[in-house]
Amino acid sequence: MKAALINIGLLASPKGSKALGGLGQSSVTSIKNASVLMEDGVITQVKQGELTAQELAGCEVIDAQGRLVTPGLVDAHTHLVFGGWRAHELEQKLKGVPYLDILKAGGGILSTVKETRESSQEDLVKKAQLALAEMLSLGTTTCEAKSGYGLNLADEIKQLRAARELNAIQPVEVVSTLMAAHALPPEYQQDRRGFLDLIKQEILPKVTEENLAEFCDVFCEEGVFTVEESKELLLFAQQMGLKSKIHADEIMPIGGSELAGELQAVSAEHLIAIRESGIKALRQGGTIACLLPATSFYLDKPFAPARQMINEGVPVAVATDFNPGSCPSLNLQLCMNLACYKYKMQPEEVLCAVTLNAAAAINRADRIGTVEQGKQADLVIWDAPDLAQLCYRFGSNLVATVIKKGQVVVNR
Ligand code: IZC
Ligand code: ZN
Repeated sequence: MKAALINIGLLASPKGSKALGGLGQSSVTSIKNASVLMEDGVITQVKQGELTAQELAGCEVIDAQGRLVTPGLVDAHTHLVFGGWRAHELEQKLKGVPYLDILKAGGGILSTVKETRESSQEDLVKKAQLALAEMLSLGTTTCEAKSGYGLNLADEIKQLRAARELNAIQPVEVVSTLMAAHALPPEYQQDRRGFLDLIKQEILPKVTEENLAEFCDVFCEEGVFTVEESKELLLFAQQMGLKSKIHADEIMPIGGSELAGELQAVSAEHLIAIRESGIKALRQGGTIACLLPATSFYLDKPFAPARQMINEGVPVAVATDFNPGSCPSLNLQLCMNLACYKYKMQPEEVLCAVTLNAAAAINRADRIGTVEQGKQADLVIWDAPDLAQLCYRFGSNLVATVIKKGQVVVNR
């Protein structure tokens, strides 16, 4: 299967197979009047100018009509698979009840745990499939998906199996993370030790046996899991072959980002309340800062100090955090807008944050995240002439066409 993407007005992409920090984060390659050749789902040539008749022979031709083309977007942080929603908590939220207080009262994450436990794997697949179709139509071609709404062996496995099933039935690649340490389940409220042991002795072995996740994540937060508990679990998971991610400094800076650096976690998430010592640790640990601006927006919280992290050389990724509690949006374009307006990131930095750096945050930078020869042919044609327009218009879906593994999967 050969395809040619022609008449690209502007091709904008970061370069390489590693996360880019500091000044590197803004080093986007821009080619005017470009063409891209693809074969069997892989980019075989990126060229300035038109393709020759010989190069076009046997190709399905896709015409970009002079518009902007970028790599497919990568959403490196979602809680994709869940039962129900939490619209019933909106009223409380609007009255000012804090996120963690809703959780303490048995709502929040635990409300979604109840609905996820009550859902069959088939129900979960159907619901998440709708979300993935919407994500794809918004330009997301790969996403990460965390468990963490089962909180027992059977239901964590059910969530992860649902994520695996989704890979087989629709185009968006789903990369799984085990996040059993998302909250203490109702039946272990008085037995923290028991729950940690359940994760170590039963859930992790089953997950690795079935190869159901590549990462292990922990909600390291005041009133949820401590730094010591997070460290114990993540080190154990590392020994079982799972790379580390940490929800750190979302609400209180209790040392989560310092731990992420110490464990050389692949990424640390949220970082709204990160301290100087946390930023240093991330840089030293080679950890990517995965920032979630739509969560700050929805929770009406401050925005993470992205500029400071970039200035100090930490590679920044931007993701949605799609989940029913703190970010009921899966629109990564909106996150790009917010990254500009609220983090004060420039459009080139934002592009890198949702493509190459996001790919690196899910250990896929060797395969996706840039438009270069040898990379997977995941591309978006935008109804925009350049990155500035893409980052400046908000509230509209600017996707014109999405190409996944060399095939047109969305045409609007
Ligand atoms: O369901 O509330 N922050 N976990 C940590 C979440 C948000 C998801 C949720
Ligand atoms: Zn999250």
